[in-house]
Amino acid sequence: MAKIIKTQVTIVGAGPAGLLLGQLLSKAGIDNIIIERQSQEYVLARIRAGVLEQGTVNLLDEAEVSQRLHQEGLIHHGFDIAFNQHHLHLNFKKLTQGKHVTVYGQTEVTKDLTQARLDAQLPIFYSADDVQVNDLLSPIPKVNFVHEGQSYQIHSDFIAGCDGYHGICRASIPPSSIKEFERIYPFGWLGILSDTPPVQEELIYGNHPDGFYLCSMRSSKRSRYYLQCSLDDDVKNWSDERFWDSLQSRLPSTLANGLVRGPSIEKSIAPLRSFVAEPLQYGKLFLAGDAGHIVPPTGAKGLNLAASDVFYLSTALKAFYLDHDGALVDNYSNTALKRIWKAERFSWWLTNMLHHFPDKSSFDQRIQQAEFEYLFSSEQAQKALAENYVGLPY
Ligand code: RFL
Ligand code: PHB
Repeated sequence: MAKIIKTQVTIVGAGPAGLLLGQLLSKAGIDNIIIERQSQEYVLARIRAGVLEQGTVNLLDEAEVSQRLHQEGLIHHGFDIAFNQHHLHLNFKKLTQGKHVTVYGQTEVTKDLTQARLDAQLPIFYSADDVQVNDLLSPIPKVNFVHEGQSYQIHSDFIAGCDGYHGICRASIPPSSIKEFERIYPFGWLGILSDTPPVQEELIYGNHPDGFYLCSMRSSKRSRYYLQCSLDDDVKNWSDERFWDSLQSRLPSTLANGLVRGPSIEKSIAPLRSFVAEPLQYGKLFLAGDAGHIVPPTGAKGLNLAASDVFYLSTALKAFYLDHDGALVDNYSNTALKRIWKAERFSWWLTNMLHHFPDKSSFDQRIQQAEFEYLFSSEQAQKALAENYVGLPY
């Protein structure tokens, strides 16, 4: 027999979207339960994003989980963009009237949110098996799962599908009620983490004839680097030495000599994809974060979009429960999608500009070169890039 539990909002997924939503709802007195398929250790070990927009930081402030972020996060007022041997410094301060981004790992954001939930003793089921969402069109949708051998059924007013791209929430919407838009890129990113000082204080995004590279970091002592690789590549093909040699050969010569090598402490390959599902709601189920959309990581938008979805969804649920106004809930998908598509456009554009496309024609190559020449020579073009990178308004 399944144990029945009642709450107001059931959240599927304990990634940044689910945890942040849970925290903001709890702060507003709205009961919620989180169900996560993986163990807590697994969730906390994932290495992903690194760049936070100010809107994301503001939400983490509101959720009261930002103390460590303000102590340890690095404020960045710009980055470098390189094309072969040429590089341009984009100064956000000048181009966006004083805005900046914060470099603080998604792993740390997830740790801070998890700790806050555990400290407040709010309900969260890790290692949940056979998670299913049912009765989505009824007034009381259900979430079924098995935890430590016991079957559970949660009855709530709403289900928030925060279970990422491979989750079950989007997959539970009948195909006739959802439309999917997708672009798959013909390459991946090979990333390494190493306890070495970053090659410079700010990020470098570069396009080299051998492919894209990105120099990022987690602190003044820990670097995060990425190289474009082929989709069928394997981390086993990449010794640390091969990685450092390839990165060094792609960097402009003025920076290459400053690269500090060291053993990698993580190495992984991620495919690149653009994806949007419309609408982001079906009956009482609402999708937020990677469950509803994916961007290639080039624009650093994935986690930030998850945060803006959570902003719209938590605001709508607060209006529903606290002001008895359901209009924002009904409009959640339309509102969130407007910002999502702009971030999709930006991430797609930056990906096209910075990567080597294996099937690129000579015409495409000249267009890519013209993109750089325009960007390097036009302050208006630099302003557009910087405005999108620091984050469009909510
Ligand atoms: P997540 O983080 O995937 O979390 C979803 C959670 O749901 C769980 N789950 C389930 N739980 C219960 N039942 C089921 N059936 C379930 N199925 C799945 C999963 O175990 C997981 O815990 O999605 P969320 O919360 O929407 O967060 C999205 C972000 O993680 C993602 O967009 C970013 O990491 C993307 N991203 C970046 N975003 C940025 O904003 N800035 C960056 O600098 C940035 N860099 C990156 C990135 C993603 C990368 N990879 C690995 C694709 C760099 C890389 C390399
Ligand atoms: C990262 O530090 O992991 C990172 C930074 C910027 C991106 C993507 C990833 O665009």
